[in-house]
Amino acid sequence: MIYDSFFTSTKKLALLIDPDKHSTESVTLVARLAEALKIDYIFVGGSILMANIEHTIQFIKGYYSGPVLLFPGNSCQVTHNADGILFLSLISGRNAEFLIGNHVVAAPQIKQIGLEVIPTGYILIDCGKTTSVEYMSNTRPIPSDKADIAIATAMAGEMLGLKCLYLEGGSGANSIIPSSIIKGVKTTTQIPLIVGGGIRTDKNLLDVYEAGADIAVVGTAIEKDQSLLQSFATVRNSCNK
Ligand code: 1GP
Repeated sequence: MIYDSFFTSTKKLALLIDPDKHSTESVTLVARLAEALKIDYIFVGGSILMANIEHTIQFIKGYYSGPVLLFPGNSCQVTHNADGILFLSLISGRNAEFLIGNHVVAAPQIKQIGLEVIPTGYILIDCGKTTSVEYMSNTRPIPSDKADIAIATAMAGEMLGLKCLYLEGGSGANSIIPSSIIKGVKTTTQIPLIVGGGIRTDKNLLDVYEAGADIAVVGTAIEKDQSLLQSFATVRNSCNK
């Protein structure tokens, strides 16, 4: 079970691949790099997709032997060749479609395929700009200075039985999730904590890990400069010594 690996005490790194943001060549390159650097997970998805997600995963799996998890923007992004799915419920929002609606549509197909399902409380935090997830989900992010609301939302997600939490600043966010929010959520909940959005530098990554993230997600930075994956892996490794 991939979910069991979320509980190891080591810091883990996930590479987000949005199929629309990579050419076949760059998917090949980052998948090879991810394999060489032992990147813990590759997440695949996007708020809206023109490219074929199944083909992208096929390419990734040609070079990367770790777990490939769907990170779906909507119920259309379910495919059989992934290893599992972050079954995201957008608990910071009040849009029923992203809390339960898309899930109802996707559930029969997910069951038929037999994907490992990881029920995930997805919490969107305002990190300085309107992101695709905010616009597409038609929900308001939690203001970055309202740690109490983010913490209460995370606590409610855990009480509802969700198996992990994802603090999301949104792809290409101007800043990372504030440490106060990451720390507050980590110390008040027991389930694994994923943090992503706006991680561009080694320091950003270190700050996210030191605040309490179990899994950090990087996407946009690697689309712009694939060599950053090496230094991000080094930061992860140094945290695990
Ligand atoms: C977005 O958290 C991920 O869903 C990654 O964000 O693209 O800003 O790294 P970035």
